[in-house]
Parts: sequence; C-alpha cells; structure tokens
Amino acid sequence: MEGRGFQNVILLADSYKISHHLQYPPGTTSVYSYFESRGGTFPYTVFFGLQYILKRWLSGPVITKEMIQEAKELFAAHFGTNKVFNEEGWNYILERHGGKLPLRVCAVPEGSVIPTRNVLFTVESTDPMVPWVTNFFETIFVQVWYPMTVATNSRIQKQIIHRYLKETHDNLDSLPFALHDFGYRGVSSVESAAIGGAAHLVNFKGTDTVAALPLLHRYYDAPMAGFSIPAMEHSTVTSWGKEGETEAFRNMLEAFPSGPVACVSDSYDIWKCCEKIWGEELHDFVVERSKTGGVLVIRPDSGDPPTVVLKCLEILGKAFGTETNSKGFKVLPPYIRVIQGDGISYKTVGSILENLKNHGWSAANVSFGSGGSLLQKVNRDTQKCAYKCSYAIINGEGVEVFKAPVTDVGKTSKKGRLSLHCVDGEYKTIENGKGDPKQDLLVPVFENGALLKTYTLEEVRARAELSPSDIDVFKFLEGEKQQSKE
Ligand code: AOY
Repeated sequence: MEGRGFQNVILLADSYKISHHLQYPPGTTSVYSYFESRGGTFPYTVFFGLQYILKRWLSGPVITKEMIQEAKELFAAHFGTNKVFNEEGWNYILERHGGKLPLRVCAVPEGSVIPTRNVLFTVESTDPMVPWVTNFFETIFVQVWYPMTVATNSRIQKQIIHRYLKETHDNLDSLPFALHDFGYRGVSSVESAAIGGAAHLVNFKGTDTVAALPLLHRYYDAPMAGFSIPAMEHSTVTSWGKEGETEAFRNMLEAFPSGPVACVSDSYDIWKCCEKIWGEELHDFVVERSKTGGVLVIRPDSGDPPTVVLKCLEILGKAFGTETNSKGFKVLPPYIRVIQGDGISYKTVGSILENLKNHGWSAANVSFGSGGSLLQKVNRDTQKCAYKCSYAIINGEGVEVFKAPVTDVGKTSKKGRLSLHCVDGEYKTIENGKGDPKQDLLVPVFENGALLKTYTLEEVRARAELSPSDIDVFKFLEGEKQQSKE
C-alpha cells in the first residue's frame, strides 16, 4: 500500500459506475475496452502518463475490508439505498485475488508518437465473476488524457522551435531549454501541476513547476528531470522603487555572481530598460560578469509578443553588438538572451520566431516561458479522448461491441479485439482480432495487480524525440489558421 497514500480505489469512479455491475447481459464473463484519441487539435498524440496512474492507484493489493466498508456506507447514503453498491463483487476481489485487480492492460510504449484515431491501450477483465471491473476503472484510466495532451502540446511547440532553429541557426544546442514551464500557479491543483509539468519534461528540460520533479523521480526513475536558474519577479524589482530599478538589477547580478540569471524588465519601461539600464548603466557589469560564466536573460512580460521580442533584440544588439551565424542570421553575444514568458502557446511561438527570421534574427536569441496555455488550456476534447467497450464474452462467445450514433459518426467506436500495427511508418489499428500478435505494438503492462513493464523518463524521452520522418506540424498549423479565418 505504501506510496498510494492508502486511498480507496472504489471511490475512483463516477457514481453511475457503481450501478453498472447489474446492467451487463446475463452470461457476460469478460469486458474488453480500448482508449483512443478520436482526432482533435493536434494530428498525433504523445502517449504518456498511464504508468503514473497504474503505479499510483492500481498496482499491488488495493482493496481492503475497511475500504469496502467505507464505500458501502458512502454509497448507501449517496444513493439513498444499499441496493446499488456491489459489496459481494468487491469482497470477491478481496478474498479471491487478495485485493488485486483482475485486469489486463496492454498499452503502446510511453513516449510513442501515434497519429490520432488509433488504439493507445486496451483493458480487459481477467476473472469471469467480475467482468464489470474493466469499465469501473474507466474514470481513472481516461484521466491519462491530461498528461498525454500536455506532452503533445509541448512537443508541437518543440517541432516549431526546431524548424526555426534549423532555418536560422548553426546548431540545436538551445532546443532542450527553449520552452520553460511557468505553469505551476495556473493549474487547478498541485497533483495536476505535477502530472502536467512531468508531461512537458518529456520534451524539454526547463521547468519552474517543482511538483513535477518528485513525480518523475518516483514514477519514472528520473532523479532530476528538470532544471531552472535564479530569476527575478516583479516584486523583487519593484520593491526597490521606480528609481531603484537599476539597483535592483545590480543587486541581482551581485547576488548571483556567475551562471545565468533572468531579469524581468518591463516593470516600468522595457525600451528604456534595454537601452539605458542594460545597454548603458549596467553594460560593463554584464560584460565583466560574463567572464565568470555569467549570462543575462532579459524577460519582457507585456505587449504584443512578436513586436516586443524583436524590438528588445534590436535595442540589445545596438548596445552589445551581434555576430552573424553560418545561415546569415544575427546572434547576440552568448551572454545575453531574451525569454518571452507572456502570451506563449503553440499558436504564438511560430509568429514570434517568424517575425525574428523576417528581420534577420536567429531563433537562438530567444527562449519561451509558458504557463496556463501549456498546462491548463487543454481539456479531454483537445484530443477527443475516449474509452469504449469493443468486445465482450457472453455465454462463452466472443462478441463485437460498438457504438455508431446517427447524430455523430465521429463518435463511432472500433470493434472487437484490437492491435496496433506500424508498416513503413504508417500506424494502423487492426480490429476484430485480425491483428498479428507478432506485429502488435501494444505491450502488456499490467495483469492482476502486477506491473509487467515500466519505462524510465530517459526511455520515454528517447521515444518521443523529434525525428526526420516526423508528422509535418506546419501543414496542420496552416490548416488551423485557414479554419479560423473561415
Ligand atoms: N519563472 C528562466 C527561469 C524561470 C517564472 C515562473 C511564472 C523564469 C521565470 C525566468 O527565466 O524568467 C512562474 C513566471 C515566471
């Protein structure tokens, strides 16, 4: 039970699921369901986060008689009757299985990048006495939508930045730190911050969302998954008074005499700040500090991002000079950079970098911070995530199960037992048990309470890494722009 916080898994389902054990056809001995993204904002999904759910909630013995008692009392009061709760079923799982869940889960490896409309994992019951367990746990399984969608959103932004670095710079050295997670305060809870922050770290190494770090250590074997640097906030600038801004910055450079520091510079006048404070008053100090490995990261934090970032670079370029890289683009000295942390999403990073490129500036001059848009401006519909029953065994016979609503063909579900194949880079879900087990990408990860396969963050990152055969994100972003005009 350790590590689980001893919480009651019988309370992990929607209320109506407590009543479902009485609703399957008589003779049902197994239920098989699958999870997919039925399309949505992004053309693919980075599969991530199921391992956290399995380890955190479902592995090992998870049912005790105290939990059954607690649930029995809670549901008697909640439904106003003791006839809904399946006390017998849970007692059976406790006694027959020692409190371990009779489920089998097969999933695509974490970090896989899979086009939407394909199976990502399957769940089936393994004991004919309790076939209802498969969909009882839908609620908690479907919550994988969140880490999966954040990892996807973050990876899309990595593809965009990658493309501009390729076009305007000599190397990709800055890519792992090009999008920093500023989102801790903008998410709904500490657990969500930990999960969403972890999902971002599948693609990048920069984060201020500290909650993600212990999660990745504990559940993905990563002792230190993300990094940050000392940085100012407005209070540490403005508490010095309007006339004290220079002193606030001087204090910062003295307090951290080497290494990178970030200074939010729009408290009063970002233009004057770049030109007079950084460019004149503290110019020599910044250059001197660079000799001990100091890097100054200037953070504008308001205004129209493409315009503001470009203008900051122009002013800083005049004051500190620029070099021209092999692709013919301007680069500030290596000890001056800009971080834009306001208004950043997959919709805006491209326009900022496009504007820089059009004015002869390398993408390597700037990094980004993203908060709410990265971790919170997503929902289960962003990638249209769903968990549906596709197969059951009833009276000893395997039957195909599906839905196909006339009111929305997009909600049609797949049929039968599923496999995921990939032939020449093309992913395809094979229905009706017709898949070849040797080619199936779905891996058994959980059976009867035991975790069968775990992935380290390192493996997840390697699998999610950008590749030359990547799905073209620009075709899709252009499509999105077209649609929003119409
Ligand atoms: N952090 C890079 C390190 C972090 C932050 C966190 C909300 C940082 C700022 C920075 O440079 O400026 C939460 C806003 C900013």
